Amino acid sequence: MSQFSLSPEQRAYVERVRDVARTDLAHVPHVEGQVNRPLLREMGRLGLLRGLFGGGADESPRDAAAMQLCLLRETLAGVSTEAETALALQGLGSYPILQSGQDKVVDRWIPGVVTGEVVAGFALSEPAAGSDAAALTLRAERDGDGWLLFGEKTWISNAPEADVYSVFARTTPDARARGVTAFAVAGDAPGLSGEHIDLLAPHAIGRLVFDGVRVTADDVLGDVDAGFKVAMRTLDLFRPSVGAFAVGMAQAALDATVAWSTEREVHGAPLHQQQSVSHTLAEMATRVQASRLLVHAAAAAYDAGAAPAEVTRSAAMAKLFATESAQYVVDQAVQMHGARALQRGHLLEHLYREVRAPRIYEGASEVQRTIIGRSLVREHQERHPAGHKENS
Ligand code: COS
Repeated sequence: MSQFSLSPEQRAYVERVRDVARTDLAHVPHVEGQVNRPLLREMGRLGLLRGLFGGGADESPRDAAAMQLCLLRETLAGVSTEAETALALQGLGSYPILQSGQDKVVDRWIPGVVTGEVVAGFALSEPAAGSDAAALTLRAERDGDGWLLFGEKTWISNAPEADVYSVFARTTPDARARGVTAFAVAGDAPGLSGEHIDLLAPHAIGRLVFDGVRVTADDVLGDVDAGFKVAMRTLDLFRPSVGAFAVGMAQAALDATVAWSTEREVHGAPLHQQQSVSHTLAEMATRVQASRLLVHAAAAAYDAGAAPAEVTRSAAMAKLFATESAQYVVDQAVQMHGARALQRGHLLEHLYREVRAPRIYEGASEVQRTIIGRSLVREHQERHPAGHKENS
C-alpha cells in the first residue's frame, strides 16, 4: 500500500462501508444529544464497530489498525455524521481498555463494545484540566486493595449514559503526568452520577461526578501512575482519525459545491464560470487532498510501528491540518451556496455545526501546534547535542 493511493482491497472496503451505511443505517431514527443505542447495535450487527480495532466482519478485535479506522471514519462522515461520531466515541472510550486492560477486563467489556451492546466513554478532561491534561485532579484514594474515586469530569463522550468509562485519575499528588492512573469504571458503579451537556452539534456528551466510586486493582489499565501514557497513546491513534472525519465532511461539502456550481446560473452562465468560484473550488479540493494525505501518512506511520516521536508528531499534524482545512472548506461551501446553506436541514447547515468541535476536542489546534513545535526542537537537540552550533 502506498500512502498516496488506496490498494484495491482498501477501495473495496470503502465501497462496502459506504453501501452498508447508505442502505442499512438509513432507517435507524436519528437521536439528538443522547446515545443512540439502536444505531450502535445496528453498526455492531453490520460489523462496522469491529472495524474500529482492525477486525474484519468475522474476526475478533485484535489491535488498532489506524488506516482502517481512518477509512471507516472518512467514509461514514460522508454518509452520516451521527453514525460516524457514535462509532468514534465508542472506539475512543474503549481503546484504553483494549490497549492496556488485563485479559479479564478486556473480556468483560470489549465484546459488547463491538456488538454495540456496551457503550464506552473516554473520561480525561476536567473543569480545570482541559488542554493541560496532566493538571487533572480527580482523586484516587487508597482503600484496601483498591481505590475510591472523588472528583469531576466534563466534556465526556457518551456521558452520563455509557456502560463503561476509561477514567484517568490522580494516584500521586503533585506529580503531574507521572501520578495519573487509568481505570475502567462501570457506568452504573455506586457513587457515579452525571448529566448531559447540550452542544452546538448535538453529540452524546456530559459531565460526571465521582463520589467515592470504588475501583479495584483489576480495573487498572496499564500500571499505577502510568495512565497518562495510556491516554496519550490512545490519542496518537485517534487524532489522525479525527482528521479523517474532517476530510469526510470537507469532501461532502466540496462535492455539494461542485455540483451546485454547475446547476446555478448567475449573469446567464453557470456559477463555475466565475473565475473566483473556480479558483475557490480548486483551493478547497487541494486542501482536502493535502489533509487526506497527511491523515494517511499518520495512519501508515502508526500501523508500521514507526518511532513514537514520529507517530505523535504526524498524528498532531494530520489532526491540525485536516480539521482547520475542513472548517475553511465548509465555510467556503456555505458562502458559495448563499442563504440556502443556512436553512435548517440543509447539508451545509448541518456540516457547519459539525465541523467546529473537532478543532477543539482530542487536543485543540493549539495543543497540536505545541506537540509539533516541541518535537521539532527535541529532534534538533538530539541531532545536535549541547555545544554544537549549526550556524556558527
Ligand atoms: N505517547 C506516550 N507517552 C507520551 C506521549 C505519547 N504520545 N506524549 C507524552 N507522553 C509522556 C511523556 O514522554 C512524558 O513522560 P515522562 O514523564 O516519563 O518523561 C509524559 O507523558 C508527560 O509528557 P509531557 O511533558 O509532554 O506532558 P505535558 O504536560 O507537557 O502535556 C500535552 C502534553 C499538551 C500534549 C497533553 O497535555 C495533551 O495532549 N493535552 C491535550 C489533552 C487532550 O487531548 N484532551 C482531549 C481529551 S479527549 S476529548
